[in-house]
Amino acid sequence: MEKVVSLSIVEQYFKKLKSNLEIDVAIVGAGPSGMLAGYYLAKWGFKVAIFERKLAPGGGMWGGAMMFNEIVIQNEAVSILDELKINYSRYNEECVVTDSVQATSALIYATTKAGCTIFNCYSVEDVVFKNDRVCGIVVNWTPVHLQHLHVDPLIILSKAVLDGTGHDCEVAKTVARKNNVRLFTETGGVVGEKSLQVDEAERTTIENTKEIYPGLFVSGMAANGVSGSYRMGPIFGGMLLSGKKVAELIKQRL
Ligand code: 48F
Repeated sequence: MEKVVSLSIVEQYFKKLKSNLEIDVAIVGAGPSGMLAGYYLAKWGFKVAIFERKLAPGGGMWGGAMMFNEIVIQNEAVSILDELKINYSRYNEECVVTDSVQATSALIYATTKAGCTIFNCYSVEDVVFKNDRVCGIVVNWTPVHLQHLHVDPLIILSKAVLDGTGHDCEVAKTVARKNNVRLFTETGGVVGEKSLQVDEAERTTIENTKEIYPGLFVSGMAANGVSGSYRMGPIFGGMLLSGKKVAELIKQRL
Protein backbone atom coordinates (compact mmCIF):
# COMPACT_ATOMS: atom_id res chain seq x y z
CA MET A 1 0.00 0.00 0.00
CA GLU A 2 2.87 2.41 0.77
CA LYS A 3 4.06 2.10 -2.82
CA VAL A 4 0.52 2.48 -4.19
CA VAL A 5 0.00 5.73 -2.28
CA SER A 6 3.11 7.33 -3.74
CA LEU A 7 2.86 5.85 -7.21
CA SER A 8 -0.80 6.75 -7.71
CA ILE A 9 -0.18 10.36 -6.74
CA VAL A 10 2.96 10.75 -8.82
CA GLU A 11 1.43 9.07 -11.89
CA GLN A 12 -1.84 10.97 -11.68
CA TYR A 13 -0.14 14.31 -11.07
CA PHE A 14 2.22 13.97 -14.01
CA LYS A 15 -0.63 12.82 -16.24
CA LYS A 16 -2.44 16.03 -15.27
CA LEU A 17 0.64 18.20 -15.79
CA LYS A 18 1.46 16.58 -19.14
CA SER A 19 -2.05 17.15 -20.42
CA ASN A 20 -1.76 20.84 -19.51
CA LEU A 21 1.58 21.66 -21.13
CA GLU A 22 -0.22 23.00 -24.19
CA ILE A 23 -3.65 24.48 -23.54
CA ASP A 24 -6.14 27.01 -24.88
CA VAL A 25 -6.04 29.40 -21.95
CA ALA A 26 -3.55 29.82 -19.10
CA ILE A 27 -4.98 31.87 -16.24
CA VAL A 28 -2.58 33.43 -13.77
CA GLY A 29 -4.12 33.81 -10.32
CA ALA A 30 -7.06 32.02 -8.71
CA GLY A 31 -8.84 35.10 -7.42
CA PRO A 32 -12.58 35.54 -8.09
CA SER A 33 -12.17 37.01 -11.59
CA GLY A 34 -9.64 34.40 -12.75
CA MET A 35 -11.65 31.52 -11.33
CA LEU A 36 -14.93 32.66 -12.84
CA ALA A 37 -13.21 33.04 -16.21
CA GLY A 38 -11.86 29.49 -15.81
CA TYR A 39 -15.31 28.23 -14.88
CA TYR A 40 -17.01 29.61 -18.01
CA LEU A 41 -14.20 28.70 -20.41
CA ALA A 42 -14.11 25.12 -19.13
CA LYS A 43 -17.90 24.93 -19.30
CA TRP A 44 -17.75 26.04 -22.94
CA GLY A 45 -15.28 23.27 -23.76
CA PHE A 46 -11.92 25.07 -23.75
CA LYS A 47 -8.82 23.47 -22.28
CA VAL A 48 -8.05 25.85 -19.45
CA ALA A 49 -5.88 25.81 -16.33
CA ILE A 50 -5.23 28.26 -13.51
CA PHE A 51 -1.80 28.71 -11.97
CA GLU A 52 -1.98 30.01 -8.41
CA ARG A 53 0.95 31.10 -6.27
CA LYS A 54 -0.59 30.23 -2.93
CA LEU A 55 -1.59 26.89 -1.44
CA ALA A 56 -5.27 27.86 -1.29
CA PRO A 57 -7.03 29.29 -4.35
CA GLY A 58 -9.43 32.17 -3.67
CA GLY A 59 -7.23 35.26 -3.65
CA GLY A 60 -8.69 38.16 -1.71
CA MET A 61 -12.17 36.70 -1.42
CA TRP A 62 -11.84 34.57 1.73
CA GLY A 63 -11.29 37.36 4.21
CA GLY A 64 -14.27 39.65 3.55
CA ALA A 65 -13.37 43.05 4.97
CA MET A 66 -10.77 43.15 7.71
CA MET A 67 -11.47 39.45 8.23
CA PHE A 68 -15.20 40.06 8.83
CA ASN A 69 -15.98 37.23 6.46
CA GLU A 70 -18.91 38.70 4.54
CA ILE A 71 -18.78 40.27 1.08
CA VAL A 72 -21.12 42.55 -0.83
CA ILE A 73 -22.42 41.75 -4.30
CA GLN A 74 -24.49 44.17 -6.36
CA ASN A 75 -27.70 43.14 -8.15
CA GLU A 76 -25.99 42.95 -11.56
CA ALA A 77 -23.94 39.92 -10.42
CA VAL A 78 -26.51 38.11 -8.26
CA SER A 79 -27.43 35.77 -11.14
CA ILE A 80 -23.88 34.39 -10.89
CA LEU A 81 -24.44 33.58 -7.20
CA ASP A 82 -27.65 31.83 -8.23
CA GLU A 83 -25.84 29.89 -10.96
CA LEU A 84 -23.22 28.69 -8.44
CA LYS A 85 -25.92 27.99 -5.80
CA ILE A 86 -24.37 30.39 -3.27
CA ASN A 87 -26.65 31.53 -0.42
CA TYR A 88 -27.04 35.25 0.23
CA SER A 89 -29.17 37.74 2.15
CA ARG A 90 -30.65 40.83 0.60
CA TYR A 91 -29.25 43.94 2.31
CA ASN A 92 -31.11 46.64 0.36
CA GLU A 93 -32.57 47.16 -3.13
CA GLU A 94 -29.07 47.47 -4.65
CA CYS A 95 -27.04 44.64 -3.14
CA VAL A 96 -26.85 41.38 -1.22
CA VAL A 97 -24.31 40.07 1.30
CA THR A 98 -22.88 36.58 1.29
CA ASP A 99 -20.58 34.52 3.49
CA SER A 100 -17.13 34.85 1.91
CA VAL A 101 -16.04 31.35 2.89
CA GLN A 102 -19.06 29.75 1.25
CA ALA A 103 -18.75 31.99 -1.83
CA THR A 104 -15.04 31.29 -2.28
CA SER A 105 -15.30 27.55 -1.76
CA ALA A 106 -18.30 27.35 -4.10
CA LEU A 107 -16.31 29.18 -6.76
CA ILE A 108 -13.36 26.80 -6.40
CA TYR A 109 -15.68 23.79 -6.54
CA ALA A 110 -17.62 25.04 -9.58
CA THR A 111 -14.43 25.94 -11.45
CA THR A 112 -12.69 22.61 -10.94
CA LYS A 113 -15.91 20.64 -11.43
CA ALA A 114 -16.45 22.40 -14.80
CA GLY A 115 -13.11 20.96 -15.92
CA CYS A 116 -10.66 23.78 -15.23
CA THR A 117 -7.52 22.45 -13.54
CA ILE A 118 -6.02 24.54 -10.75
CA PHE A 119 -2.28 24.16 -10.19
CA ASN A 120 -1.59 25.61 -6.76
CA CYS A 121 1.83 26.56 -5.36
CA TYR A 122 2.89 27.66 -8.87
CA SER A 123 4.32 31.13 -9.41
CA VAL A 124 4.22 32.58 -12.90
CA GLU A 125 7.51 34.40 -13.39
CA ASP A 126 7.42 35.25 -17.09
CA VAL A 127 5.56 34.70 -20.37
CA VAL A 128 6.45 33.09 -23.68
CA PHE A 129 6.73 35.95 -26.17
CA LYS A 130 6.93 35.01 -29.87
CA ASN A 131 6.07 36.82 -33.10
CA ASP A 132 4.93 39.86 -31.13
CA ARG A 133 2.37 38.02 -29.06
CA VAL A 134 2.03 36.37 -25.69
CA CYS A 135 1.67 32.64 -26.23
CA GLY A 136 2.35 30.98 -22.91
CA ILE A 137 3.64 31.29 -19.37
CA VAL A 138 6.80 30.40 -17.51
CA VAL A 139 6.18 28.69 -14.17
CA ASN A 140 8.13 27.67 -11.12
CA TRP A 141 7.32 26.31 -7.68
CA THR A 142 6.43 29.07 -5.23
CA PRO A 143 8.91 27.65 -2.65
CA VAL A 144 11.69 28.12 -5.22
CA HIS A 145 10.85 31.83 -5.30
CA LEU A 146 10.41 32.07 -1.54
CA GLN A 147 13.83 30.53 -0.98
CA HIS A 148 15.45 32.52 -3.81
CA LEU A 149 16.73 29.28 -5.28
CA HIS A 150 18.42 29.48 -8.64
CA VAL A 151 16.26 26.87 -10.40
CA ASP A 152 15.05 27.12 -13.97
CA PRO A 153 11.30 27.06 -14.68
CA LEU A 154 8.98 25.04 -16.91
CA ILE A 155 6.91 26.35 -19.83
CA ILE A 156 3.18 26.13 -20.53
CA LEU A 157 2.07 27.03 -24.05
CA SER A 158 -1.34 28.60 -24.54
CA LYS A 159 -3.38 30.44 -27.17
CA ALA A 160 -4.32 33.09 -24.62
CA VAL A 161 -3.02 34.17 -21.23
CA LEU A 162 -5.17 35.89 -18.61
CA ASP A 163 -3.56 38.14 -16.01
CA GLY A 164 -5.83 37.72 -12.99
CA THR A 165 -3.10 38.56 -10.47
CA GLY A 166 -5.09 41.28 -8.71
CA HIS A 167 -3.62 44.55 -7.46
CA ASP A 168 -0.08 43.75 -8.62
CA CYS A 169 -0.85 43.17 -12.35
CA GLU A 170 2.25 40.99 -12.38
CA VAL A 171 2.01 39.50 -15.86
CA ALA A 172 1.21 42.78 -17.60
CA LYS A 173 4.11 44.48 -15.82
CA THR A 174 6.50 41.73 -16.88
CA VAL A 175 5.37 41.86 -20.52
CA ALA A 176 5.78 45.64 -20.70
CA ARG A 177 9.11 45.68 -18.83
CA LYS A 178 10.88 42.86 -20.63
CA ASN A 179 9.79 43.24 -24.23
CA ASN A 180 9.89 46.96 -24.91
CA VAL A 181 6.30 46.94 -26.18
CA ARG A 182 3.34 49.26 -25.71
CA LEU A 183 0.29 47.79 -23.99
CA PHE A 184 -3.14 49.00 -25.15
CA THR A 185 -3.35 51.57 -22.34
CA GLU A 186 -3.19 55.36 -22.18
CA THR A 187 0.53 55.39 -21.43
CA GLY A 188 1.53 52.18 -23.20
CA GLY A 189 2.57 50.73 -19.84
CA VAL A 190 0.87 49.65 -16.61
CA VAL A 191 -0.71 52.92 -15.47
CA GLY A 192 -1.17 51.83 -11.84
CA GLU A 193 -4.08 51.61 -9.43
CA LYS A 194 -5.68 54.71 -7.88
CA SER A 195 -7.16 55.07 -4.37
CA LEU A 196 -10.62 53.82 -3.43
CA GLN A 197 -13.83 54.93 -5.17
CA VAL A 198 -16.41 52.15 -5.12
CA ASP A 199 -18.97 52.96 -7.87
CA GLU A 200 -16.41 54.16 -10.38
CA ALA A 201 -14.07 51.24 -9.65
CA GLU A 202 -16.83 48.67 -10.08
CA ARG A 203 -17.86 50.21 -13.41
CA THR A 204 -14.34 50.53 -14.79
CA THR A 205 -13.36 47.01 -13.74
CA ILE A 206 -15.71 45.75 -16.42
CA GLU A 207 -14.70 48.43 -18.91
CA ASN A 208 -10.96 47.73 -18.41
CA THR A 209 -11.38 43.98 -18.81
CA LYS A 210 -9.86 43.41 -22.24
CA GLU A 211 -6.99 42.14 -24.35
CA ILE A 212 -4.14 44.52 -23.49
CA TYR A 213 -1.58 43.00 -25.79
CA PRO A 214 -1.99 40.31 -28.47
CA GLY A 215 -2.58 37.10 -26.53
CA LEU A 216 -2.72 38.79 -23.11
CA PHE A 217 -6.02 39.58 -21.36
CA VAL A 218 -6.62 41.21 -17.98
CA SER A 219 -9.45 40.79 -15.47
CA GLY A 220 -10.44 41.94 -11.98
CA MET A 221 -8.14 44.31 -10.12
CA ALA A 222 -5.37 43.67 -12.62
CA ALA A 223 -7.63 45.23 -15.27
CA ASN A 224 -8.08 48.36 -13.16
CA GLY A 225 -4.41 48.50 -12.20
CA VAL A 226 -3.24 48.19 -15.79
CA SER A 227 -5.54 50.95 -17.02
CA GLY A 228 -5.13 53.23 -14.00
CA SER A 229 -8.51 53.04 -12.31
CA TYR A 230 -9.63 52.88 -8.69
CA ARG A 231 -9.76 50.17 -6.05
CA MET A 232 -13.10 49.31 -4.47
CA GLY A 233 -12.72 47.20 -1.31
CA PRO A 234 -14.87 44.22 -0.32
CA ILE A 235 -17.54 44.48 -3.00
CA PHE A 236 -17.16 41.64 -5.51
CA GLY A 237 -19.81 42.01 -8.22
CA GLY A 238 -17.31 43.72 -10.54
CA MET A 239 -14.80 40.89 -10.07
CA LEU A 240 -17.36 38.25 -11.02
CA LEU A 241 -18.69 40.23 -13.99
CA SER A 242 -15.12 40.90 -15.13
CA GLY A 243 -14.36 37.15 -15.04
CA LYS A 244 -17.45 36.46 -17.10
CA LYS A 245 -16.66 39.23 -19.59
CA VAL A 246 -13.06 38.13 -20.12
CA ALA A 247 -14.21 34.54 -20.71
CA GLU A 248 -16.54 35.85 -23.43
CA LEU A 249 -13.75 37.94 -25.00
CA ILE A 250 -11.35 35.00 -25.03
CA LYS A 251 -14.04 32.74 -26.47
CA GLN A 252 -14.60 35.20 -29.32
CA ARG A 253 -10.86 35.49 -29.94
CA LEU A 254 -10.28 31.71 -29.99
O1 48F B 1 -6.34 39.59 -5.85
P1 48F B 1 -7.21 38.49 -6.29
O2 48F B 1 -8.32 38.06 -5.40
O3 48F B 1 -7.74 38.81 -7.79
P2 48F B 1 -9.04 39.49 -8.40
O4 48F B 1 -9.82 38.46 -9.12
O5 48F B 1 -9.91 39.95 -7.15
C1 48F B 1 -9.57 41.06 -6.38
C2 48F B 1 -10.29 40.96 -5.06
O6 48F B 1 -9.93 39.79 -4.36
C3 48F B 1 -10.04 42.15 -4.11
C4 48F B 1 -10.72 43.39 -4.54
C5 48F B 1 -12.15 43.29 -4.94
O7 48F B 1 -12.89 44.02 -4.17
O8 48F B 1 -10.13 44.42 -4.58
O9 48F B 1 -8.65 42.36 -3.96
O10 48F B 1 -8.60 40.69 -9.14
O11 48F B 1 -6.34 37.19 -6.58
C6 48F B 1 -5.19 37.22 -7.34
C7 48F B 1 -4.49 35.89 -7.18
O12 48F B 1 -3.36 35.86 -8.02
C8 48F B 1 -2.31 35.19 -7.35
C9 48F B 1 -2.45 35.61 -5.90
O13 48F B 1 -1.84 34.69 -5.03
C10 48F B 1 -3.97 35.64 -5.75
O14 48F B 1 -4.49 34.42 -5.29
N1 48F B 1 -1.05 35.62 -7.98
C11 48F B 1 -0.53 36.87 -8.01
N2 48F B 1 0.61 36.89 -8.71
C12 48F B 1 0.81 35.62 -9.17
C13 48F B 1 -0.25 34.81 -8.69
C14 48F B 1 1.82 34.99 -9.96
N3 48F B 1 2.86 35.67 -10.44
N4 48F B 1 1.72 33.66 -10.19
C15 48F B 1 0.67 32.94 -9.71
N5 48F B 1 -0.32 33.50 -8.97
